[in-house]
Amino acid sequence: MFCYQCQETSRNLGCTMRGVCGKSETLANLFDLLIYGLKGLAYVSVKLQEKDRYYPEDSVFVMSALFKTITNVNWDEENIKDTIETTLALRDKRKDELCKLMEGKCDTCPEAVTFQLKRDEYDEFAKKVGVLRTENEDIRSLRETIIYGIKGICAYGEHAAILGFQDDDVNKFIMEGLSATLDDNLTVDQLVNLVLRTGENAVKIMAKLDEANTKTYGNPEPTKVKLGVGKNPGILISGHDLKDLEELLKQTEGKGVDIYTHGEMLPAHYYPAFKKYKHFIGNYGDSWWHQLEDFENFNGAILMTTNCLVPLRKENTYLERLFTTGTVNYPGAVHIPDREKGREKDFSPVIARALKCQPPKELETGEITGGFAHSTVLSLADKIIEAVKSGAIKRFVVMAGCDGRMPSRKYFTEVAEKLPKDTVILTAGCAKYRYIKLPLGDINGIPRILDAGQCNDSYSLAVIALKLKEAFGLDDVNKLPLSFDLAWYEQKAVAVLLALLSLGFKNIILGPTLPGFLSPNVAKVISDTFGLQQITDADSDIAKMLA
Ligand code: SF4
Ligand code: SF3
Repeated sequence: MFCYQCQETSRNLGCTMRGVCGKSETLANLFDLLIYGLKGLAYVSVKLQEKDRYYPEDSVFVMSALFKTITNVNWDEENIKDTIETTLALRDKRKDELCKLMEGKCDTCPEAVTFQLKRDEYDEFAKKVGVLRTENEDIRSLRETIIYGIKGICAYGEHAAILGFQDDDVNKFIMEGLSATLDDNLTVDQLVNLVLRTGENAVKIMAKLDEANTKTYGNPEPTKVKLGVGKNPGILISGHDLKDLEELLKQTEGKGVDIYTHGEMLPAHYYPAFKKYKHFIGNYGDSWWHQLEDFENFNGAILMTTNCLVPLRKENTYLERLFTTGTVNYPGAVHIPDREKGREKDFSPVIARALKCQPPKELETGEITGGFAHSTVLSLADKIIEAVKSGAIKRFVVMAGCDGRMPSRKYFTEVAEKLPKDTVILTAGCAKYRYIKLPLGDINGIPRILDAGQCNDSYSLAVIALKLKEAFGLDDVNKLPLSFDLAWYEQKAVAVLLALLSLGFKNIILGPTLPGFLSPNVAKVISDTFGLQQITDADSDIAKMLA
């Protein structure tokens, strides 16, 4: 196996024996094979699009399949084999259609389109189609940057599609981008251009998801989320899928079960549509990697709607109360099947299991304040502009992204603590758990940490920045009193980073490490062009940002 898609990759070079995340060699290879099959499907789709045959449902299928290959989503080899089988069947169906249209007048298709395998041949073949298949390390780096960005786009696209929102340009780009990674004739410049277009499409899909979420559930509002526990047994819902949460809340009303959020589901509390549920109690625990303890202590049923699900310890007590749904699977956990057309998912097994559980053990009390997405922040625009003009606010620091296990991530807490009192932190994603509980106070009633929401809500932070640029009459967003100090872990963060670069934000500080998948040459191009730099230490970086 070879995998270097996440921030925790071994020695920042690549996992080769077993993933630091816990991924086995077999599973890693199956992901490679799935991606190879999806590239074949994408190749055929691009050719069909040239003939005016466009199938949005194929793009939605790719979204869900690629989502499974994101770090900490799907741990079930059998499920991935099923997905490979479905991918190859769809690829072959579309290929037959293409062949008929071309009447034999076409180039030879690449192997990704033509290979045929029986299920028991997957493991062996998979070893030949992974990341290292591209020998040149710069081409490999660019291809994988495109693929990881597209994975993030797919995750956000899938959430939007579930709510009935799609963007045809993005649907088509997913196919074009994936297919391009098969093309040996593309130059480095052409691949760099595709990396930038990946960023542009990441902006589009985050905008679409923002539209989907806000049109369906309302604009996030400033909200105090409770951290304590109630007396009823609970269900802890984690991941990013708001539709799953909506249906779970409906189905648990009046059942004597309380609903708590974990990790990236926290921002669901900010949406008006969910505030009416009295049994939607609060947030429990910390960011994703604390789940090994948090899920033990919770005592109740746990529902994982997306990442991050980490492998359970052998001596865990919660496998039999762990449920997965959507793109998430874990061997031994009950999977709640997809919705049938026009119907809700059936969460009754989760509810029945929760009712047999003890209430959660209280870990902390107090509250978290959030809900500062673009609509709220822009409604405060006058107040904010006034505070900047009067000098009460000297600088905004965007500290968004992912949390992770590396001890070096203490840096982000230290930065938040040491930033001067006239700075405001704009956050989104699970990186916030490193500082959201700190008592940082406010500036003239504006909290010093403004949480916009999940990682995709980084879009909100970009919207805020672009609107402030207009309000201040600036010609360049980089002239705003705004700096970026981002944390990354998985591939959605890659999409967010590429989105920010494509919007013209420069001098972003990123950590705890620069992506291992950036070859030295590619990293140099990105840092020369965009000023992207790795974190150093809190004091030096704060000085740099405030300069
Ligand atoms: Fe390694 Fe990260 Fe890949 Fe897991 S996802 S195998 S930790 S690079
Ligand atoms: Fe977190 Fe896994 Fe990335 Fe959505 S939940 S930000 S790491």
